[in-house]
Amino acid sequence: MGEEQSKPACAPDHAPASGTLMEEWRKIRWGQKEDLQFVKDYQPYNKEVKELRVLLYGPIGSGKSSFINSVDTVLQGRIALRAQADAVSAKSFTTKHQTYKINKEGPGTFYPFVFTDIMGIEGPDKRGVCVDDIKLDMKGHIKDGYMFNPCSEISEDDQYYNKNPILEEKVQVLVCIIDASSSSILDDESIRKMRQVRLAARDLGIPQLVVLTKIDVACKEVQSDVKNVYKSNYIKKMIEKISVDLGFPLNCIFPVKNYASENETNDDIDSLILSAMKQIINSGEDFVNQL
Ligand SMILES: Nc1nc2c(ncn2[C@@H]2O[C@H](COP(=O)(O)OP(=O)(O)O)[C@@H](O)[C@H]2O)c(=O)[nH]1
Ligand SMILES: [Mg+2]
Repeated sequence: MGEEQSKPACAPDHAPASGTLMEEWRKIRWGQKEDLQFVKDYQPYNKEVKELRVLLYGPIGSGKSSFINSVDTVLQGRIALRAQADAVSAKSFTTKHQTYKINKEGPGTFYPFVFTDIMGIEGPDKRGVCVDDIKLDMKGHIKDGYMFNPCSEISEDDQYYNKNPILEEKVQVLVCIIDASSSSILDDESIRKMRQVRLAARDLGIPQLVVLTKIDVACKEVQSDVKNVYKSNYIKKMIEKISVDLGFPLNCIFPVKNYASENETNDDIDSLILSAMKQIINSGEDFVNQL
């Protein structure tokens, strides 16, 4: 393979890159229903845990809320719009610590995994969540409803501070959401913050993976057919760069296209979301069973 560029060779913010297609570099079975069934049937083996807690973090506008909606959409089989996605991401829309459950069959029944959406990580101007809050969140110390303050971490006497979190209140899977379409991918300050979060999670033994969103915006070939994702040289290079910048193994990075403007679901979009979800569940399950 030739000399790698530090940044993938494409990428104006708004025009998708037209990259070359190559032989499939990761295999996936498109449109199959096994992963959907797996996610639908999942129950934690460890009876101490009613639900897996998945914490989503990443830059503002990277698609955290949209990912929650997308999972909801895939499981319901129709477009869901609950976690409010923000079309104008000038500043983080989500400033509150909020946990989302996903309805199963009838009202009042939920899937045994929940997503916590937090304020975005932001670069040097300090508008985003502070890393110390994410660390406390991973340990279960932040309750739902807490309004993040970009300048300071939660104090122990805050009404939203949970002094004695039980296992279920702790984070079991950390998912870093990154936007594939922004030209610089990540600024240095975000990389620094995200590495800190990653190291803190590693010290706690929490499994982590990356969901790479907006692959349709990033790459023309993917925009025309999402099935080109694992043939796209551009997406491959980007995943390699994220792996180097943030220290994630390649097989922990999952490209997805979120449901953003669609009116109907699509099996291929579903397949990518489900393959990320299956890995999220499997790693969370391993984590709670090894405790
Ligand atoms: N085309 C496209 N748009 C996306 C995708 N994911 C998110 N978006 C859009 O990006 C914007 C920001 O997403 P949002 O979920 O609010 O980001 P958050 O700040 O991380 O929660 C919204 O307008 C979404 O509709 C994607 O995979 N493809
Ligand atoms: Mg959001």
